[in-house]
Amino acid sequence: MQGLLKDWRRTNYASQCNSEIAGSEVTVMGWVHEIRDFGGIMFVIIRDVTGRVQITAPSKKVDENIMEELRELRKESVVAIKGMAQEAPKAPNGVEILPKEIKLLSLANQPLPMDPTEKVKAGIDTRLDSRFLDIRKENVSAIFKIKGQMFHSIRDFFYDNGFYEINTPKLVASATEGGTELFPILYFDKEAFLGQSPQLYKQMMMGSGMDKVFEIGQIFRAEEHDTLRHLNEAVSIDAEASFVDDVDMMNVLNKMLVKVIGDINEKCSDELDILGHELELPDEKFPHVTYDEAVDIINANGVELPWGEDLSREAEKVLGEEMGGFYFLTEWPSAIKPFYVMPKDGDEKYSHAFDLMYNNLELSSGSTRVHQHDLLVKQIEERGLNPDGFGTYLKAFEYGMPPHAGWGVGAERLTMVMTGSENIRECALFPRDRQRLTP
Ligand code: AMO
Repeated sequence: MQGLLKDWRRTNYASQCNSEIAGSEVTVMGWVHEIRDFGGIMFVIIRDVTGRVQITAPSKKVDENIMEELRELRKESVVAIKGMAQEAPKAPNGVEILPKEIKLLSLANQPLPMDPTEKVKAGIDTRLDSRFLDIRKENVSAIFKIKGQMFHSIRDFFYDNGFYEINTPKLVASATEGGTELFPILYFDKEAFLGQSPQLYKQMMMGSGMDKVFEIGQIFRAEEHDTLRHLNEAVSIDAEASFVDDVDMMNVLNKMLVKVIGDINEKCSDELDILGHELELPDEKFPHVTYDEAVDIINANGVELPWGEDLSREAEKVLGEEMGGFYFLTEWPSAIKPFYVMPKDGDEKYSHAFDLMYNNLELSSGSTRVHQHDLLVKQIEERGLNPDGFGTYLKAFEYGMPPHAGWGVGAERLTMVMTGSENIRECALFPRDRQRLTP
């Protein structure tokens, strides 16, 4: 009963079925979105990646065996339909197809675990349990179409600006940032970990002479958080460049985001419409606020933040309220930043570290790095870590390491901003969080 494709090929996507093709024979392929049977006439809506097209079957004009095949269709089955396109002002795109031949390619069991037409709304867990069905909804696939364009624009930006794309190992022998948020794994008979950041590798690449590199890859963090902005597996967009500092790299990030937003506005206007999201092109230069200024703003707004502490969620919220949009948070206290961050010359209490924020959401961290071997060892020790655990990394600082700087952006967090999503899980195809390891 379920057919093979054989020599059938799609001639037109749904979005290509418009009044211009009236009078020609077409083959459409996709999922049965809706079936309406009025006895004397049947309407079947077919959905594909581009949209929907209406199949109209009046019993007076269509063979009885075709009517019978249409009646046997079930929602969300995959079909191919050959037919004649004709103008129909009331149908989507002003065209309908009179079926001549139908091929059922895959029959969908009923009842469906969730309804992709959203007549019955499902909660996030039900949706994620049947994510392939969930993504059939245009407001869900729109998020991933925008995320794809985001990566495309980011890659274009890096290639246009002389960055080399790299891939670094995700199976690692020791901690990157010195934190405890690592997933241990068994690597043959040894303990190893899933990489929490390409940090040490992108820095070692600066010692390789490749000057400017970027990586888009998975990071794994065993954080126990259960929030709307944390995942245990995320994608990080990392950049590192030599002979530059934190200010140069903030400018790179700023320029990249202005390009990405411009591109998404231009190329994903349909998806933004579907999401009802307006993506404002930011000013060419994002505002900068120092950590000290931020502490003053936060305290003045009634949230207590002692100097030298990381921002609490409440602190981020009041600061976001005050600043709005994209802004850099600069000159962080050295003590709360990782060992690889360069302290300020002559004022070591402060560092050359920055965060990029959007409202109250942290999108990126970056800094000028320490490129002097002995200072790096000292900073590792000051944070209670053992330099012996960093042997292969430190080696790269002994034989010619240029001054360098870089940053990492969380791709799912950036997608939240680009799509107006409130929950980071909406921005990962198959999210991994505290509760979820499948599908
Ligand atoms: P950091 O740890 O701040 O910095 O991470 C950089 C950015 O990655 C994203 N991110 C996450 N997104 C979702 N879920 C998580 N659990 C998660 N953790 C991090 C955030 C964050 O701003 N090595 C440095 C970067 C650098 O200095 O180059 C680092 O990893 O958007």
